[in-house]
Amino acid sequence: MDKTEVKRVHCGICSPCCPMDVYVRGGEIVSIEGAQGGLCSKGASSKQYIYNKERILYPMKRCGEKGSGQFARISWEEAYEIIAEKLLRIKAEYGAKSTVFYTGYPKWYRPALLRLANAFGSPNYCTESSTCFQAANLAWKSIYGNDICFPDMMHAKTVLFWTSNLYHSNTPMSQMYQNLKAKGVKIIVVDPRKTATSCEADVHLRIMPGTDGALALGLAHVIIEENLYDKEFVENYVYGFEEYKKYVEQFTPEKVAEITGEQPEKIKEVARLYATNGPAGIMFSACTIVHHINGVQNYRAVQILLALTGNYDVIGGNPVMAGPTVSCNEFDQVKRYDKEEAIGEKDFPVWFDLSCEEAQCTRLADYILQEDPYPIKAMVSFGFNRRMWPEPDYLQKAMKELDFFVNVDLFWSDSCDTADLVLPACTSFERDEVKVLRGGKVGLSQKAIEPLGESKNDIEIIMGMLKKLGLHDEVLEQGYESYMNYILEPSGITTEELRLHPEGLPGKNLIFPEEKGYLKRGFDTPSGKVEFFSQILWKYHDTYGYQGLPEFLDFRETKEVDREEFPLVLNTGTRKPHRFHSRVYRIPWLAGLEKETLIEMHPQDAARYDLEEGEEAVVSSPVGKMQGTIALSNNNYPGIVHVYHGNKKGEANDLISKDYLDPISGFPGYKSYFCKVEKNKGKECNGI
Ligand SMILES: Nc1nc2c(c(=O)[nH]1)N[C@H]1C(S)=C(S)[C@@H](COP(=O)(O)OP(=O)(O)OC[C@H]3O[C@@H](n4cnc5c(=O)[nH]c(N)nc54)[C@H](O)[C@@H]3O)O[C@H]1N2
Ligand SMILES: Nc1nc2c(c(=O)[nH]1)N[C@H]1C(S)=C(S)[C@@H](COP(=O)(O)OP(=O)(O)OC[C@H]3O[C@@H](n4cnc5c(=O)[nH]c(N)nc54)[C@H](O)[C@@H]3O)O[C@H]1N2
Ligand code: SF4
Ligand SMILES: [Mo]
Repeated sequence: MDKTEVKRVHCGICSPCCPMDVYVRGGEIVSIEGAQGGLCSKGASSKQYIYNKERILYPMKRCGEKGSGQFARISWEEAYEIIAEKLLRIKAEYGAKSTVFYTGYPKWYRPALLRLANAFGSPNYCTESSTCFQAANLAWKSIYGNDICFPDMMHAKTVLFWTSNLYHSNTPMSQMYQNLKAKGVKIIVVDPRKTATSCEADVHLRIMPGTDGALALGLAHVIIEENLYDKEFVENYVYGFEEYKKYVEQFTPEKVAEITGEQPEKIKEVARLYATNGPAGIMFSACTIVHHINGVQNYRAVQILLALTGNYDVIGGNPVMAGPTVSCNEFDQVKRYDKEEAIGEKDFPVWFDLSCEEAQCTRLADYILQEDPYPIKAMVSFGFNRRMWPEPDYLQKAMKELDFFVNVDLFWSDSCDTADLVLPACTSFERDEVKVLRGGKVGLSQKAIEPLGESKNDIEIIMGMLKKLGLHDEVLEQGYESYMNYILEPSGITTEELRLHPEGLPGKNLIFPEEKGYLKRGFDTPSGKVEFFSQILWKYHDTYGYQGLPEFLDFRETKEVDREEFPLVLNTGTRKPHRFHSRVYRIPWLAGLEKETLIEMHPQDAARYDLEEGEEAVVSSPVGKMQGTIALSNNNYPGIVHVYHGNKKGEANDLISKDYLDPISGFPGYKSYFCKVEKNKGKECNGI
């Protein structure tokens, strides 16, 4: 009988990268346990993720029509040869920028892919962050100049969870939430729905999605009117306070109550609590406030509250990041090649001014189909899934137009069908990988089993492409082991040491920023101050209509959509513990937890449209339809319909218009579009 070995692996399904003890016998994983507490349902299902029948095991080359799904197995050598031949020909004919380098949610190989794009000479490195986090970061940078600061909850007296239902979207952090409660920290939650997080809060502000900006301006109104703001900070470090003060005058609690649907008294209570019971931190979501057509300005309004109340860069408030906290290889600080115009640059100039280290690709399908700003002919993608984007069929149509498209993925999705080549990546269980852990520790995720089939780790695939293309990158050329050591360099630890301590070691020479660092370094904004009135946005006032102040625009006033026909607000993608975008529908245990595509509504709305719990129905929007099963709960906000995305049986993104975008960030209005719901009489719905 083979000996059982235990390996320390970090889960690769989502960003907490939870450590796991993986029991391996005879080259197979026999069981998986959480190494620091329990695992969420997805992590606990890891064996079904790894040994899934939809795993891609060999390099595959298309042999039928594009989209036909007919592929034949080839060797890695042949795959690299095809890539080199096609990409070099396209580069010679249309220039390097005609090739787009793209990655979906996985973060761990991103700097290596950016290195490949740079070596190739394309400015078009882009990621799924064209719909996630970057808009929040952009809003933040337009005010404070540096990267977004998360709350220091350990030392806070009040924490404002502006969305973020940790129990569902960041399970490991929910323990920390319990600790806050136990310590008596005051908790405020802003969320349209009742959630596990909001139910335990001291105050829950239930607002109409997309009205966060109005709420934040209303809080500011009370804070200024009642003289609860930090005058010293405002006088010395804020640019545009007078204009801002004048603007918020109109956001009385009564007016804000009308816009948001919350009570004026509760708005006042929260303003007083947040401003006076400090230090107070705000926990932001990477996406919820910015998945709206006024997302950046709404987010700016929220983020300004920190400076207004003296909670910026202080212990217990939102201090400038105390060392690395993200568990990806963020020590490789490679910068994007930006000597040429990237896609998205004409449409969303502030994205680029604020040095977002990637191109903005939400309108990729338009850029391909309209050859605007220039022909896009090839795409090298790692984890491309069209279902994450508005109108995914339109995107699929554009992908068919490419001269060459290679997709590297773990699983065969219907986005692979339009590729010319599909290459097999391996999971985190099948590779060694260095990890930057919380609190400045570094660790090693150990390879537990050999890669299944002929799958390889993404960085080795990138290295293989680089070599065959005859390109130069001094870091990648050294091979994977050296690359891991390169990433580790700032920590002063080597892979050799980590192999002896896979659970992690503290970085030796990491420098942590000090509180109130702005006293020494100032603010990296045009005025050198915290900009309540953004000069960068105002620069584009005449050409793009951007406002310098965090102006609130109500999406419900849109003229583009007939509200009589589509009276309900469509909110998509609220995280569920057993879903992860498009990925885990294929896991039997998780699929069993929610067998139908749910159309979640408030019972009042269902009654109005004569719909019943468990009934089959069709949701329609101005651009599409989808079918599902009605699920009623008082936890939903009246007037809102919620559907999850990434599901080929009933795709929420079929309903979202590709043109319904925030004009500053380019983020789709995933969380406030319009729809109606009807009985599914004929079961005639599209694509099902
Ligand atoms: N299980 C699981 N976890 C995930 C993911 C996943 O797919 N599955 N995805 C990961 C990713 S990519 C991201 S970006 C994060 C997102 O993380 P979060 O944004 O924290 O996601 P949610 O838990 O959905 O929390 C959002 C809450 O916002 C509320 N909400 C919806 N619209 C609005 C609005 O307009 N305003 C306000 N104030 N609240 C609103 C919803 O009711 C919900 O309770 O989650 C990450 N974690
Ligand atoms: N309607 C609606 N749409 C949304 C959202 C919403 O709330 N509502 N949320 C948006 C947000 S915040 C995000 S972050 C995006 C997420 O969008 P995506 O990143 O596209 O989503 P995923 O399904 O997580 O992953 C994409 C692909 O990566 C593959 N993959 C996973 N691990 C690896 C790996 O290690 N290597 C390789 N090569 N491939 C891998 C998966 O199999 C999958 O096919 O969706 C956005 N879309
Ligand atoms: S929260 Fe769950 S899926 Fe995410 S890393 Fe942890 S165990 Fe994996
Ligand atoms: Mo995201």
